Amino acid sequence: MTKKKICMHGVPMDLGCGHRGVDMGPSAVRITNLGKAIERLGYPFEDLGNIPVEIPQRLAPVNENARFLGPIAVCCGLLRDEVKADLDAGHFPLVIGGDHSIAIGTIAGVVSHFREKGEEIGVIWFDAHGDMNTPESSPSGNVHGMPLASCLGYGAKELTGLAGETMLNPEKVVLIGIRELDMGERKLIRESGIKVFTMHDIDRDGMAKVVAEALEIVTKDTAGFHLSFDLDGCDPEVAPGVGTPVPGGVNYREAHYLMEAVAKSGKMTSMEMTEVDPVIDTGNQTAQFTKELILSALGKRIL
Ligand SMILES: [Mn+2]
Repeated sequence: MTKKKICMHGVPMDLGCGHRGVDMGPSAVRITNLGKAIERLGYPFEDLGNIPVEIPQRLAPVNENARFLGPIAVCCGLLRDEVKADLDAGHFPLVIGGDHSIAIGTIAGVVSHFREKGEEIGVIWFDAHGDMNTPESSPSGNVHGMPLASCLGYGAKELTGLAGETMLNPEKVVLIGIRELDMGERKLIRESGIKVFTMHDIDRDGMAKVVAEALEIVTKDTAGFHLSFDLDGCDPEVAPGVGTPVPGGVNYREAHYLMEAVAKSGKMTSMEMTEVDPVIDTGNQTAQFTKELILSALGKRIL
């Protein structure tokens, strides 16, 4: 079987985050020679460069409940079009962030592609946080805490409307790695009906069981699933350079197991890796880890 071409897009976005640093994520990942490593797995690879993003110094944060909402929506719209074009051409989009608000653009692109064929997609959202805030519920006003809510139709219409109708069916969405939720997010998660695997569930059942259940949910009656991976879902010991570190995360092997199981499923449509922050990293360790995780998700095996 010929392997799909991997089309990589960097999104140096930090407008959704409270501070700078994750805008350098794409560069930090590129200098690990990710492209060459992907080619060694037998895939054609193309780096399509960066999606243009405004920098915060040039902008006034007009909306304190969802700071930089306008420019974030513009960037997500550009990313949506690129991702859809990749899929329309039969390629596999690989998006490197940037803060996690970019997922709204990536998912809008994936959904737009499959909707034209009358198909639905699932989503695996790996994260320490729920990313289920809305401008009304967010304590910080940072849009990178809102992308999953936006994809489920909650929040600012500039974001929820990026693929026309509501992007995702909550019955096909799973959260994995969760350990820090705001009050409003708890309520919205319960209302929305998405499936959540917290760190407590991973402690109790092990990553293997959690991933097996998750894959069943996101592949049932879908064209496949998108993987939206926030590096902060991993423990700061293995991924110290992330936008919002939280102790008690997934360890090195658990993270790789997740990626290996994703590869084995053969159902991943698209992938994004977000929140790599080289400014607070040690020796580019987190970008290196990101590269290794991508390779596992694309089928690199131990044996
Ligand atoms: Mn996130």
